[in-house]
Amino acid sequence: MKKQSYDLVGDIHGQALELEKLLEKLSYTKTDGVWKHTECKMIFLGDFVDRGKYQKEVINIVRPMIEQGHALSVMGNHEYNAIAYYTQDSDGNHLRSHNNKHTNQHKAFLSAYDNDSSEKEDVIEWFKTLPLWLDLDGIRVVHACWDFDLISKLGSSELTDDLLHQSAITGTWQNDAIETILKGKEIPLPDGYGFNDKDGNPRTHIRIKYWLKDAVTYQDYFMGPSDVLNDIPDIPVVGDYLLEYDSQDKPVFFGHYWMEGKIKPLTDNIACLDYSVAKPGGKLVSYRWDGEQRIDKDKFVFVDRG
Ligand SMILES: [Mn+2]
Repeated sequence: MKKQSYDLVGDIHGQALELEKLLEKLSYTKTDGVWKHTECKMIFLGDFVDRGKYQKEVINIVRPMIEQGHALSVMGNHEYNAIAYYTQDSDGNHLRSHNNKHTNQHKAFLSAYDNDSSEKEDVIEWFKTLPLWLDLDGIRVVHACWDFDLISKLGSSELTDDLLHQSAITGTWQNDAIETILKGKEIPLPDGYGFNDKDGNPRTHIRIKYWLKDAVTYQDYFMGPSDVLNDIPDIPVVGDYLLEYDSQDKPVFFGHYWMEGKIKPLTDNIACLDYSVAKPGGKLVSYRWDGEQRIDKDKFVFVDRG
């Protein structure tokens, strides 16, 4: 039987106008307020909110599509952060503290929703229904990192209340699982090494290009701004941190990584669709998948940020 075709769409971050342009470009039509396609379903890779001007407008496009069966989605770290920002533990502390850094990251969403608490509560409850990953017939989808061990340890892709509360506690395996799956794989630098990130915060871990097969050193694996590359040791990675994603495994799609430059797959069966539409010069990128094992460089479709 022919597999279901999907249009996978990268991180939107409040850029509703680009999303509508992309829907039109992919021949979706709006009927009774809902965008749909006769043969395809859409799969969103998460991060609907924060940054852009049109927070509610994005939710009002994607939510009816998902609720009426025209789209699927995974949860992004920004939806997870929003849930944790609004949820309190048994002592009344927010799971994600309301410090300046967190509040600042979240201000576009806050200003869109904070004058209507029932509407905000409703959208936060809806965020909780988004799965942490999708393992479908012929294809896999996750916001940042497909880690077989952590996914099998979690078992269910649902963000239950228990998982939400456990994952908010630093040092738990649930915290590691959510951080890795939604925010990317990180590895510790050897003792004595570190660097300052763009906000001046000292870092002793680096986010890695976990899909690389033949890279050797910390610099090779480093996923981050090139201006700190000189602070990353160019010595072989010590320890067993790297993930295997075999070329025979189903194609996996993720967002999250603020890619720039030419749109292309990372390997034959791995592609990132986040091309930084939230930044000037960025693009909103999609991929039309029709059952193929090998990701085709000619099947990406994008719109430029307006
Ligand atoms: Mn993200």
